[in-house]
Amino acid sequence: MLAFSKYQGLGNDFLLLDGRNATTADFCFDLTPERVSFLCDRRFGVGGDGVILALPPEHDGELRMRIFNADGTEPEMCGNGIRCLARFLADSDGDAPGRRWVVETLAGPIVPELLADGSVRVDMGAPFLVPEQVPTTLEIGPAGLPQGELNVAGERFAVAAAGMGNPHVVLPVTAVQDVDLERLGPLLENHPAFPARTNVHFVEALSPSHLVMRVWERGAGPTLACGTGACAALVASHRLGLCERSARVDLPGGTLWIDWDTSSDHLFMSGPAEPVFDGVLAPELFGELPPDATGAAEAPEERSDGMTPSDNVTAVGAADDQPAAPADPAVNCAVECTNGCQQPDDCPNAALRARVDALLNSRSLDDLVTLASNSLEARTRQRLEREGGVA
Ligand code: ZDR
Repeated sequence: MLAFSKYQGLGNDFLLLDGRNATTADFCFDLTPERVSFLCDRRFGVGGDGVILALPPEHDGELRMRIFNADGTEPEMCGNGIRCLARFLADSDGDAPGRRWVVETLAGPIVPELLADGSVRVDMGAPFLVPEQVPTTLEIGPAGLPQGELNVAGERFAVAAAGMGNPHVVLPVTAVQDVDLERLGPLLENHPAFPARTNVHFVEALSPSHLVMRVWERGAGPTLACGTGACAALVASHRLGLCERSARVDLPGGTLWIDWDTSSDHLFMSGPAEPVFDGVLAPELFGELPPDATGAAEAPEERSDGMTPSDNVTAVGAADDQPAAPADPAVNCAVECTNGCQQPDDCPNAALRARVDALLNSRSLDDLVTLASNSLEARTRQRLEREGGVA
């Protein structure tokens, strides 16, 4: 079964999957581009702008983030996504404000920090302003970043480019609401000046400390917000003399606060990230059900472990809210065996699995739904307590 949590930051929404206990470096929940697109589909799937995996670190970080766009492609970074990841980790682990995580991404280490109001401030690192690093064929212009005029369907647009690990093109405009985003977005996303395609941002400076922008995301289309894009918009607008190094950036989904620190050259982004719901995907949607997954249909009296169903209800602990933790299992079945037991003849967690099977045998579907909502309630309570709300 694939358990996920859905979070959103300013309406940029993601499915979060916790694979931090995985033991293989390439573990990815068997996701394929097709499965990601299916999950992100708002009618046939769950719905989201992307899927984010929390994975074990490969270097000096605490964990590694992988993100997939709704079209199944894998970008280097995602600003709204990493705020959602931080909230997800804090909600899952009961972390208090002030908690920071060094998260490994394809754009290098990124450091989100949980703030007292539940929002997240992220050290997004320094922008990439060298054309090859964006990547773009535009050349460095008078403002000290890749600049130029692009021909798009017969019209010419003055643009600037910046990288935040992922590519961004910024188009300063005088009236952002008048832009035909649906027409220009895909043309710019796929413009030959951006060999890895690009995220597209139309930006209007309302004042030197206030930008308003609209976003066409690479691989996702028009979205309500873009964290890396807001950073790129501030960098380009500042270099073009349109704003200060710190500004409020209004996006269709709400406001981000961006600060380009002079001494470190790093961008700091602050904004909200909110839980929406936890869910479990119907198993048949991720391929064939493995034989183990049908174990619940086994008659209790045929079991060989000598445990009765009522023993197991108490042993698993769900009935009295005191889950019995497995004794340091060599294999984390919940993560590695989602598509079937990896060692059916010699499962190190056989006893635990037998107890879970027996629990499933002994409880009605209604009971199991109640157990699941109790666990969701415990997670929510932890979050509310941290935020000083209802205990
Ligand atoms: C724009 C984005 N959602 C963010 O908040 O930074 C990032 C998602 C990745 C983007 N679609 C890309 O670079 O392909």
